[in-house]
Amino acid sequence: MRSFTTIRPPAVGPFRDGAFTSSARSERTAAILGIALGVSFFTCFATGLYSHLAQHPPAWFHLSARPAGLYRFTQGLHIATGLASIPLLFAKLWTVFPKLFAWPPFQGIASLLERLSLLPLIGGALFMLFSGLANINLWYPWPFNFPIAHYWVAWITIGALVVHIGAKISTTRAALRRGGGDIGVVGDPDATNLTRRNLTPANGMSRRQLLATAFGVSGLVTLVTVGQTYAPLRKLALLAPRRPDVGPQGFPVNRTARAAGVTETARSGDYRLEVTGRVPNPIVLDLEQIRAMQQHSATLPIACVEGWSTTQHWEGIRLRDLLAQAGVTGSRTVRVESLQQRRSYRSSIVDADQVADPDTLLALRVNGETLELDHGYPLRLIGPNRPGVMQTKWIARVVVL
Ligand SMILES: Nc1nc2c(c(=O)[nH]1)N[C@H]1C(S)=C(S)[C@@H](COP(=O)(O)O)O[C@H]1N2
Ligand SMILES: [Mo]
Repeated sequence: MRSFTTIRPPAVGPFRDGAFTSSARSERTAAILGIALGVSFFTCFATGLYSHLAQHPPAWFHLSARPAGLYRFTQGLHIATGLASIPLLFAKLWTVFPKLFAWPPFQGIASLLERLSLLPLIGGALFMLFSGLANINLWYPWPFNFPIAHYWVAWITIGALVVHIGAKISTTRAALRRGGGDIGVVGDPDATNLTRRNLTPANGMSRRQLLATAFGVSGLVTLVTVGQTYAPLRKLALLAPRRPDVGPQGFPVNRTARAAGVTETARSGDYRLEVTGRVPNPIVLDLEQIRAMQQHSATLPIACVEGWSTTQHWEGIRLRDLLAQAGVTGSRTVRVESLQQRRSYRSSIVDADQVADPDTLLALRVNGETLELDHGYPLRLIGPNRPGVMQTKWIARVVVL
């Protein structure tokens, strides 16, 4: 290893002395961007984990029905932090890019491992942000299953981030205290000791401008997208894939009745709602019988995993009333099933305390109108604090577990 470090860097290409000349690159800039990215990545990870647990609950996890808007908040934050991270990540990568060509490439095993950990960190971070961005735009240019890949790469990325923070924490502290050195002079692997001899401050951006641009663009991205979930800013949601106030009956549709293949069955006079499973007296109700039951209303959001959300006023029957009619007593978990025959979102689980919640409805109406076909006519589930994918539309069966 020692002899290796005495080899001189190549005279041409990015490894040569003075290959990078911008004075905007500094250890301090890298540290500030790193801290901002650390905060946004951990927030994004925690909220993403909550979303994953809510949709695929392991035995120890329970999705509470209250607060009713919790998932709306966490998922809004998940998408917002992910989007805000994109400009910050590019600014950070640009800032530290010359380090990739530091000479010698590594000094000893510890530095080799630290450098290798950048591969899952940078690759993972780019994958997470790109796949997330594509997903909220309903663009799937890949052969793999998005939720599974996005979930597992998240663990790899966050693990690599923990290693990275461990390796860099003292450099970061020092850079924030003393201002830190420049990044860009090649020839000295210890970036904090670099001299400014090859840098050209008069040329291009200053450090202050670099940070202002990175945080400015990040803030702007947030401003023009967060209106997809934060209603007061909805008019500004120019770059958001969905406007929460645009669609039939004044809000978006995720999967249409046509795409779900239920246009015939949902409108059919043969429509029936079945309550089956572990029930004392299974029942089958037609639409008239459902309409004749005691009606209740609730103001609840649909909070899509894709980051948009919208609050509406729903009316219909309480799920717990329906179970009582089938003779069910005590708290029970149920599975609601759609008329939809294919794909994953055709059913969802409703935990016992969600079933017991007075706001968990099988809705017939929204904002005083009969539900439109695309919003789940004749009957849809709507309950407090449920991810949008679990607000199942076109309900045909309630199975008591
Ligand atoms: N049967 C069924 N229900 C479904 C879906 C679906 O694909 N099939 N999509 C879900 C998703 S992802 C969301 S965000 C909400 C959206 O409800 P909306 O289309 O009425 O706005 O419906 C949910 N209910
Ligand atoms: Mo959704």
